[in-house]
Amino acid sequence: MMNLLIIAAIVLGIIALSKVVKVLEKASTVRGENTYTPTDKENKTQALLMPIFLLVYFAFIAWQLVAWGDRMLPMAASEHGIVIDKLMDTTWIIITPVFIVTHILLFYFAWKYAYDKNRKAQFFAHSNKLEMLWTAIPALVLLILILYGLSIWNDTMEPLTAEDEPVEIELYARQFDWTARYPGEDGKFGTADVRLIEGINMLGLDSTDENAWDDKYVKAEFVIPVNRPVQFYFRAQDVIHSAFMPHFRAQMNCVPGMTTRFNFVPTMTTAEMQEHLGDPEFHYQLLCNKICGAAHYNMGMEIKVVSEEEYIAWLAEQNEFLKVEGNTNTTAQTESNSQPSQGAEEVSSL
Ligand SMILES: [Cu+2]
Repeated sequence: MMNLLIIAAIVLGIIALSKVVKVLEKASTVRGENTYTPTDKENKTQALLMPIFLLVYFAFIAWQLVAWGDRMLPMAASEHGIVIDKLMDTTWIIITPVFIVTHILLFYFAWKYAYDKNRKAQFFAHSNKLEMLWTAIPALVLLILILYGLSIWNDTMEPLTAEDEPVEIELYARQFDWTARYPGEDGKFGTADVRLIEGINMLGLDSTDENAWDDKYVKAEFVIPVNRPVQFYFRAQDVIHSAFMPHFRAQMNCVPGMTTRFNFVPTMTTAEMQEHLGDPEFHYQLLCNKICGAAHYNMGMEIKVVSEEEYIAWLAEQNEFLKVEGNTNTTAQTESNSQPSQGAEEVSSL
């Protein structure tokens, strides 16, 4: 980080210095003092700097790929993630050769056609054929890429239906943590209102709404079953957050006052990914990807992908809204004398 700051300072210093030199040059031109013309040798040196710059530039890119290549997106673990990666790879395969060839040509010509007093420039103003060619070909390639991208976008964003039997989860964002809510046995989320947020009822669930009574919510990590569609609903309490689940190629803004959605099908359990990476400590992450305040960097939650059976067993262990100590209600409090489980402890320690 320090190194980057030093490099940035040097670069900015050079830019500032060149501006000063330019101003001085302009001033002397205005005064009629600037009669300087570069010598042949100076022209040649300047021309030679062009290909040298290109080589340094390409070497820098290659170094970045080697040094930081592993900071790119991690391996995809969702159905649409694999498709999106293919789109990304296709785009790279098409644009990388174009990038390399155009840059080589650009700097080659700058070197080859440096000023030479014995050479006369050719007058060439216009060619319809050339204009057509370099407009039509990139337009066609871009059109193909855009259509390809749009079709994948449509597939990815297609809403689920009841026939898909999705697992439904609400992710609730606030400065600076996440809460995941499951609809409980009735399969319906209870209504929530920001005005009902009080004490440990941090989601503002309406305790007079029967649908809310069996809702379950967790904070440290949430669990989803593998190979089954998961429908996410996103809400936010305070500012805009962004739910980012990099391994699942999923990102969606969480906006106060509205509900946004995203769905995906996880394809690899946490255990399978741990084995694949040879890292028993690995966990999928939900991160906030919108700078939302001072502790934004710390706003994460672990995601555990397990088999369907493990998921059902885990969900059964989580406390229902009304069984969490502190969520008072007049009608359905009778069952709340059970021992608080791990989930309840987490919640009441907030
Ligand atoms: Cu945030």
